[in-house]
Amino acid sequence: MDGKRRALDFLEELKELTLLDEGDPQAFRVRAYESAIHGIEALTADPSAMTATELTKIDGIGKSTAAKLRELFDTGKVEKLTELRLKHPLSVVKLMKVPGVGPKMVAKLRKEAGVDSLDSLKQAVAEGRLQGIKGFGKKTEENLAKSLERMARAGDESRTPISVALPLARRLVAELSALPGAKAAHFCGSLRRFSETVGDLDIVVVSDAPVPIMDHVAAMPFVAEILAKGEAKTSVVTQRGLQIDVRVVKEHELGAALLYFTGSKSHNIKLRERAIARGLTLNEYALSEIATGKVIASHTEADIYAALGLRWIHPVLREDKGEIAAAEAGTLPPLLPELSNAGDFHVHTALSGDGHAELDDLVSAAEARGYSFLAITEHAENLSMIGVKRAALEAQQQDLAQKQKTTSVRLLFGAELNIGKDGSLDYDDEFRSRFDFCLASIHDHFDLTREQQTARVLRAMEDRNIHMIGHLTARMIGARPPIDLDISAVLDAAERTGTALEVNGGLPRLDLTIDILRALRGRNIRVVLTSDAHRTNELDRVDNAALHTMRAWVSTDQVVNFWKREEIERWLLDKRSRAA
Ligand code: DGT
Ligand code: CA
Ligand code: CA
Ligand code: ZN
Repeated sequence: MDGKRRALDFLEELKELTLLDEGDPQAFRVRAYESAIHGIEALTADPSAMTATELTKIDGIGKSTAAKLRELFDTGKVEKLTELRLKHPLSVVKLMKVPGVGPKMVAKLRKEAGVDSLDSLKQAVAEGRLQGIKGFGKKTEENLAKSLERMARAGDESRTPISVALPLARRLVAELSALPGAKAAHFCGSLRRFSETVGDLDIVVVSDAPVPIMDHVAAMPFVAEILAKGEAKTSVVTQRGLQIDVRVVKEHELGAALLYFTGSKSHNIKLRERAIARGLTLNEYALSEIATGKVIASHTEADIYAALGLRWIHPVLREDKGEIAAAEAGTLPPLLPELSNAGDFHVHTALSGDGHAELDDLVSAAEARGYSFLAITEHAENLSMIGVKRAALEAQQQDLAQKQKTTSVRLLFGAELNIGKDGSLDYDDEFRSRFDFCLASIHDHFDLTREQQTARVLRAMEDRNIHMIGHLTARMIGARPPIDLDISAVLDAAERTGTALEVNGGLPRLDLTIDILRALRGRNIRVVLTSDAHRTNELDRVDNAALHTMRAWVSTDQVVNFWKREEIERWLLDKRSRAA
């Protein structure tokens, strides 16, 4: 298990630094490390126990990556990575967190303006020094100034996107809970509340013997710095600059510890006030009587909430946005991640240039998840390099018809169309009408004005074949800001045209944003949770979409995934009949 985590940490850092080095996400080496990461993720055996030859048999791992992994396991470091770390120090890596700054721009900023940190970037922008650089207009500099200002305001500079934090936390929790003497491990904090970015990781381990656990934490290979090391709490910083706080608690304290360290701080404060009003005191160990010190509840979160006269509140709701009053009144929103889900409406097979899933595997996985519907939605032809031509789609339609005979999951022949700069779509109306299901998404021209962006989205929504708009804002958390849109015009159009809006469960996206989800609540607008899976094991990303949607208190009536089969059938036909 440890070998797997070490391999993944190593490969992820190597991929990030190689991206900086090559300046191109599509570079061969960047994609090779990406494939290697997926290969290791799917592995059940411990890679550190494998020979180089065995490692090359893993899907996605070539000779050179296998050699590097052996070097890592044998010597504890890899020369190539050391070299890259020297060439691209952390201060440079952090430049990539600025929305609008990619690896190419970092290279240019370093070369042409000597910018090698956020501070020197701020200075260069303030002094107007970037405008002279080739390819840098006044507009680019203004956008950078805006991004920097927004980051400073949101305190986002040192925050880590959920797409990085969640996989790391899951691996850590698996590793720590498997240690001798550990009974369980959980991540808490903002990550458990499913925040889009986290300041640090908070991990609670249950054990009666904290010392060996804390020793293990401090000795983890990716630890760059130990901030504090004690029996109750140890804090370390990783090579990539992420702080991890680990606490060891006793089993009977677990509920109180989870509650306390999950937060949010303002949720905790409200709970504590409620306790005090009842003559009780709440801390990270227990809920107790003030007068006698007698412990009232501590084992589970539900015990503590119950003792305070409340139903258990899902972590994603603990933001002090009315959840305590709702828990008292019994009006909390539905637990979306725990409800059954009728299907997935955005999935790619290997036919899409960036897809890796086989249809048979996807259908088996959909059956296992109890789906009624599975929409296969390949990239359409206008997406350069990876879009699919008509003839290949016609063949897929036949394949789906064949496959349909062997499964009770209703297979929808679909497509993910591209919204062009002017709102035009792929293929033609006749060809588009052959699909059972179409979504349309923005994949380029992220810098248009609000008027232009809104107009192109609205035009796509007016098309009779478009059931849903995919990842509406096109943001990438921590990497690309949302496009500029007139949200109220988009929501009006969604209502008027009956076009649903996707909630994309890919962690870098989580798009719609929370603000948009809040704004559409209670209106006659449907949202659809999707995985946007490009691999079979990514179907579970629909659960991310559910957690994210629940954070915005959206009710099931508006979420197509929780509708009955007949209602979904009717919805699929509705758009075309409206327009006809
Ligand atoms: P982050 O790390 O900035 O993304 O946000 P959190 O919520 O994970 O904050 P963090 O790591 O500082 O603390 C974890 C939890 O511990 C926090 O959500 C609530 C609890 N906590 C921390 N400090 C305080 C405090 O001063 N009072 C109370 N009531 N709770 C606290
Ligand atoms: Ca935290
Ligand atoms: Ca913390
Ligand atoms: Zn897609």
